[in-house]
Amino acid sequence: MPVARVPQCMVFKPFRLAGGRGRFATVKSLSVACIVAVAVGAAPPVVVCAQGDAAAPAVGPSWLQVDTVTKTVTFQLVAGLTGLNGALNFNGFRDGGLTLTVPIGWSVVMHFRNHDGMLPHSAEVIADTHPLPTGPVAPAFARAFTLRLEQGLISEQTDDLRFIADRGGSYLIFCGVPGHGAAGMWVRLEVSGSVHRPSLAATPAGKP
Ligand SMILES: [Cu+2]
Repeated sequence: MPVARVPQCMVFKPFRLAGGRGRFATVKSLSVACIVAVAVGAAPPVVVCAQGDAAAPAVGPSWLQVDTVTKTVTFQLVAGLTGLNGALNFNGFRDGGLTLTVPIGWSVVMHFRNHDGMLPHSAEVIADTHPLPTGPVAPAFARAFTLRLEQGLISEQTDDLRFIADRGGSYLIFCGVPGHGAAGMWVRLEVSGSVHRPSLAATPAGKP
């Protein structure tokens, strides 16, 4: 029996029909059970992951490029890469479950792409604050935000964030579309004076 490898909870996408809170509730309820049904033939396999929202996906080896000569780190930042959290995720991570660490003083380029076929998304680097903002706020670094922060960029649109990480501290990479960030669409940026090389790692998810 052919069993295709399905990215985590990608199958939630077809269920994302209703908007807002109702859609989120649907995803949560579906993730309670673990149902694996493999259809033989033309139909794609359907996999509903147990604890789909909690299982950490792998960090992609191509997401980070490091140029030690120019001290530039380039990060492929993908909104809605998977169906996790109703696609309210970056690179398949939510609620700070992914952390980009950058040495202080380095140049940061984030190539933003919206992979979500349904909802617009945006991204900005903001201060690590709580409660989380309900919409766009002032970015923590100049040019550390995408176009159309509030409206979001539609499916497969791209934009770059380019800034110099000239102040150490903890920051959030946050979707500015109202409600998205507060619903978990954020990951972390650490600007550190004690590391010499950028890194990207899965980190414990939780409220800032
Ligand atoms: Cu969003």
